[in-house]
Amino acid sequence: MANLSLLDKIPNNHLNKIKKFSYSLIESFQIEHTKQKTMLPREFIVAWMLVFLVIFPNIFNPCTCQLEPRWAAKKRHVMREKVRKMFYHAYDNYMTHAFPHDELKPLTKSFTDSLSELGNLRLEHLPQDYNGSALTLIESLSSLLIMGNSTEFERAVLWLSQNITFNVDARVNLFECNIRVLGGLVSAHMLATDSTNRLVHGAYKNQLLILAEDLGKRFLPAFNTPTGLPYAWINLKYGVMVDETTETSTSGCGSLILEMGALSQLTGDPTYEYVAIRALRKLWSMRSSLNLLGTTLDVVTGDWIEYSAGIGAGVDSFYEYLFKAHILFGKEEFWRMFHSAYLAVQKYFRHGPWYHEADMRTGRATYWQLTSLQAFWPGLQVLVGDIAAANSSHREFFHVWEKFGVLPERYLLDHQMLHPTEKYYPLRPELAESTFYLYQATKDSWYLKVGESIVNSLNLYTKVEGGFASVRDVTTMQLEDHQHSFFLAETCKYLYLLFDDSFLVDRNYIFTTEGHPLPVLRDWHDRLPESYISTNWSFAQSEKQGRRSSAMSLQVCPANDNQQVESACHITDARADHRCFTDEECGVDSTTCRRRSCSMAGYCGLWLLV
Ligand code: DMJ
Repeated sequence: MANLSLLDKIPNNHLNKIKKFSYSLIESFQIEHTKQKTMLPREFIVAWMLVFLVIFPNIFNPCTCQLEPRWAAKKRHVMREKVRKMFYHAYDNYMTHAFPHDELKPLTKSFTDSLSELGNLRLEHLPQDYNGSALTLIESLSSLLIMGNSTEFERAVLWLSQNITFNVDARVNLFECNIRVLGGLVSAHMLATDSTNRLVHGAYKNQLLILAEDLGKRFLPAFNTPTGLPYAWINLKYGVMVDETTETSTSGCGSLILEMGALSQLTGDPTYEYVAIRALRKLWSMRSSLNLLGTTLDVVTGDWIEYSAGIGAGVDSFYEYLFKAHILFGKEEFWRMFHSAYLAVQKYFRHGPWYHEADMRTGRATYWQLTSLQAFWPGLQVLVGDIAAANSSHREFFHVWEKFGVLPERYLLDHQMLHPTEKYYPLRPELAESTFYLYQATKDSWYLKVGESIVNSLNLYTKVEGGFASVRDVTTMQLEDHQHSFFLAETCKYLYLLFDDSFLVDRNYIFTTEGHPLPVLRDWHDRLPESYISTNWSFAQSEKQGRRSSAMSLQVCPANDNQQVESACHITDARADHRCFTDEECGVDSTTCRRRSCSMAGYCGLWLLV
């Protein structure tokens, strides 16, 4: 753990108040004494200074909050421009050397039609006649708008609508195609048609939605299984292939609801949402008595294949989508699932700031590993409101980043060493993503420094003439000839938003697991969940204090003096005065997540130390 200074521990808004108070005190002394035309005794001033120094040891440190806003504003501006340059270096190279193929090979300045390769580790059934779907362009759409380039956005939209077809003989991974292509199209459609009308020429006629619906229809045969759990693979032209594997992952069949649900809302056809929810419900019904799930399963039998799971690969976005679906669609059902699942994660996987894996049947730890995908978790915790837990994990994950220069795919926590083979870093976004969320929640400039360090590492180790290349081995920084589309959809986007969140001001977006923003719309809600009751709204701590702004207004974290941090397990006592007759009237303690009980004297509390 890095040392936290006293200032690090005090929320900025509180600190500013403390400091305003101190300065007004000093000022009033000076005014008072000028009026009296007397000099303050030297000893008196020194004594006061000492008192201040003892109470606020960092008050004269150049990094104090008084100086911070100006410093931070300048820093954010410079860093934003650096990130913009990074994005365009990646984008322009893609457009020059790879477009309209799927992804750029930055070392050889060539391309790969990788949509059919994603998740296909053994590269089986690769199509002969597939020439790409401009995957990186689709993934870049929302980033272009976030960076203010509506001209290029519009150009891309028109090109896609005139040139892309999904009627191709290509076997693709349903999850990957959903989060990258369907999510990219649906999000871009919503951005293109939102009330601020971000387009320049007005030539948008729902073309992206038409493409998205066509793709969504091609997904449907995958759900035609005895369990309703979808196959992991689908041929876009011919449907499920003969003898297709029946094995899939928890995230593979449990993270479809945002994109499919949005497609239903936009088209008025409930089928997409229905199949995604049915799969999610089935998956949830397969949880163990500990509310844990495994990593892989069979879609025909509904049996688990791999019982060990954590919050990383194969499971990650399942948790993310339960919570985000609750925000986007306002269904209590999603919240209930997420709440139980989240508590189980904290109980069985968490070890201090780290998360190991555990057997879903026994809750016993299996693998003690940090995987780079886990780094999204603190970002999710920010949305939940568990800021302290998010901060502690984020700091540890960042230390691993600092140790290697980037985040290795797998790091063995029990041996404090790299995994022997998974030493790569494919330009993943997760640490930047969590950094962005934590900065939004806290406005603590520490996160800007983390972002700066990430940007510097990316430029130092992964930037090549032809784009940004993945790292094959973090010990040698040997590169690999691949620029993943999520580098443009997520890594650059979250870094940009860390330094410039103006796109989010006065807006409520939820980001899909691929970083595509979906507006949170009242019309899409079954009914407004409690978090939408106006007194419970929290405010993004934007520079212009007091404005309800950005996606972060969905977070349950404290934003003003009256609000307290509440963790996801927090349940209030039935009565505000904490009086009770039975245990049932007592809630759950937010710090320990333990249920309070009713004492003999009739008060709820943590009376039993178990
Ligand atoms: C992205 O494609 C998505 O974030 C997905 O959920 C898992 N991670 C990759 C990038 O690392």
